[in-house]
Amino acid sequence: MRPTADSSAKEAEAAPPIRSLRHLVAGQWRTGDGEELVDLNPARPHETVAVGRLARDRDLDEAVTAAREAFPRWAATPPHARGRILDRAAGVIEAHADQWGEELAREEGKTRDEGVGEVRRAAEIFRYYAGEASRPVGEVFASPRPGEQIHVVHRPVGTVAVVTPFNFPAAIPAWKIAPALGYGNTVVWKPASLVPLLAVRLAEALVEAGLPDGVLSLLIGDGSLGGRLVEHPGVDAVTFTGSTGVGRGLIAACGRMARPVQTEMGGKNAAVVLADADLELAVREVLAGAFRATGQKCTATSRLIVQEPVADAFLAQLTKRAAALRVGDPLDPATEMGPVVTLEARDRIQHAVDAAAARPGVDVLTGGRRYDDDRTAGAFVPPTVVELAGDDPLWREELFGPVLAVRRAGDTREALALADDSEFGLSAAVFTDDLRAVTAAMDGLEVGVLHINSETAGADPHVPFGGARQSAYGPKEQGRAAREFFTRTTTVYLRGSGGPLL
Ligand code: UN1
Repeated sequence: MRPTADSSAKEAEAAPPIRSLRHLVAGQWRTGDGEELVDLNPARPHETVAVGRLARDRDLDEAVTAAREAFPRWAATPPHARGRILDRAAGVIEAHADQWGEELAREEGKTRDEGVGEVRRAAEIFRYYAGEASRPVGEVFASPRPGEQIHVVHRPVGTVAVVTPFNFPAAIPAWKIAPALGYGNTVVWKPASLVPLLAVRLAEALVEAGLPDGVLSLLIGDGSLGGRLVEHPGVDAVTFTGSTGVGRGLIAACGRMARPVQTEMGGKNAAVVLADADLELAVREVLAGAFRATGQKCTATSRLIVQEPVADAFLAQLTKRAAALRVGDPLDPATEMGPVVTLEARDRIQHAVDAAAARPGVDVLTGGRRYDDDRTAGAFVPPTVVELAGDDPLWREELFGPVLAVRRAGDTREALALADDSEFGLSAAVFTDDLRAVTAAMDGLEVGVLHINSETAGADPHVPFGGARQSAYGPKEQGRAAREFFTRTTTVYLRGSGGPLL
């Protein structure tokens, strides 16, 4: 619903109470005494969702100390017992999916359905890692020496710093924290300060599930606190999802300390629509990839390559459907796309589109203009499709918003070359049933995730997720792949003292 003066007044009356933010340190909730933090609703930036105070260095030190102290006992807890706690946490998260999903929509801006879906997804991720105790725990190799076996055992790495972004306030923390804890590590977590309420909710779920004191601490703070957490002498490993700029800084800092680091960073993901594609399917999937979550996903479709023979027809359909998307308040069930996360993000994205529109060879097919109706007060950016005649900053720079840059290609080879023309390499999508094109994409596109006939976004909990090139650094996330980062191995040469018995 686009708020009219009347409906805004009603909504204000019905607005849920302002929540209080808190930190979790050594098993205790505390209010913190740093600067004030006001968590605003990007659809109605005058509406406060939650308030609190930032954590300070003293909280950070205490959280890291508590995590180190809790580590030996947690690491020695049988994985089945750890798994039972993760499973109970999954149950708590699921039971609150409607309420927390709505809170997520209010603080982040994605639609209510997307928010509820994301909270359910977080529960699913906790449940996956709860089951890890029933899966193999290591490898056994044959030995060249009689009477000996060689075992590779996995051990937790210690205290892990978890730093998470605003765009998936539930799912990304879940896919870092669940494996970290499941494999026996303790965690100090610093979420993006734009989405603190969902962080409190996830921590509450783990406390309610019976997580021992100190095993997880939550510190709400700004980027500088995140930097100090990453460099804290008591931290053994760092996992981060966020911007490429911040990620590279963390990688450098961790490199100086020889500290294991895993980062998930930017993307400029291409969808390729070849001439034989099912155009109706491709339109639907490209729309979803580009505009779900308001394009604020590192896996979002932000580049589109269309093969010439179908380009006019495809772009006509796509722009018509993009222009018809209902953009508005995330809590209105009719809304298909919410705002971006802040007014600053809106202005930055809008500015980049304005600058592009002024360059020759750039044609804004739909969107591109600020709303001049009752959405002006919110952080709304229209679904925008821009055709480029050639290279352009819009082709290269990640905007993290609902903006799709389009180019045309003559043949399959050119289309795939354009898809691969990026410093990033997170995901790509190819729409075709042509086997040669599919195998060429599998062999030739340097991406961590490839979709054939589906949108570029999405990540199932049980399979590896992560990018190539500048999109990622370190081992992949999710599924069994997460074990590589969250454990270290010991190779054990095992034999009795008296030589072989048989
Ligand atoms: C998805 O595509 O559903 O930050 C998940 C991001 C990614 C997660 C994408 N790490 O957008």
